[in-house]
Amino acid sequence: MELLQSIIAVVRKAGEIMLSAEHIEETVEEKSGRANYVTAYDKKVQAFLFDRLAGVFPDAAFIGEEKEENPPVSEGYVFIIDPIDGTTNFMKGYCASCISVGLLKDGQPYMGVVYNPYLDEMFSAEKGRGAFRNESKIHVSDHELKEGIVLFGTAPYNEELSKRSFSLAYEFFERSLDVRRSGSAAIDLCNVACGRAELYFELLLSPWDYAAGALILTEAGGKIMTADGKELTYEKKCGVVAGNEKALQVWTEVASDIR
Ligand code: 2AM
Ligand code: CA
Repeated sequence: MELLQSIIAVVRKAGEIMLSAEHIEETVEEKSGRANYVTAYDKKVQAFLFDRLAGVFPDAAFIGEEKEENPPVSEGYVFIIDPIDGTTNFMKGYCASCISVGLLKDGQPYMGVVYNPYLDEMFSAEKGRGAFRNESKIHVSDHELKEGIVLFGTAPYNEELSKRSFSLAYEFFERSLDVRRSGSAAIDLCNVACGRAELYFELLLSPWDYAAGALILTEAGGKIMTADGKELTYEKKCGVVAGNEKALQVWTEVASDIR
């Protein structure tokens, strides 16, 4: 089986762990900072992915949100994994979380898989080969922002960034049809990639939140950059903005004060 299809098969299987989870709140542990949790299932899904993906691609190194020490991303093949993106939703049974598996080659996105098991939606992309939702090819919309939906994250773990996020959300609410806040960066990026929304921003994310979604988005014809307009990095946390070209143009005009 082709590598991307093998990764998809592993991720689909890992989705069963999320769907069969019970008494999740009893397994919650707090990590450092506000609204930063891990459940026994985050660890279980990560262990399953590490084990099975090492089987399909033994040459790759692993980076994971729930791993203690992570290797550098700049050389060779590196899986960069968020076992459950949208952990707060997962804890609450809100049914808007996903598994995010990116594969970097020499520091750049090579493959990306994002799976929302609640909707059985499998987003995938391989560099230069387009992006898919299940078996269908996807593309960003070409709507103007004023006819579009804006997705955003609120950076609840950082007081100053949350305040800025909410004021920006109001700015973009006035310039669009409406705003939405899902709680999963990876799902948001995929929703922009398949044309359900026009813009997404969050002022601080970790590389495992966006590594897979970034490739899906760009292979779907979208653009992604750091919130201050630079090339995205996979080595450290950064603010992220993504959208179709028209929406990103508005971001550059409106949010120029954070550049
Ligand atoms: P998580 O659910 O895997 O923790 C929600 O605003 C988005 O921010 C989610 O994708 C969430 O990922 C991510 N997130 C949560 N805590 C974070 C932190 N301390 N730093 C960066 N991103 C975080
Ligand atoms: Ca996570």
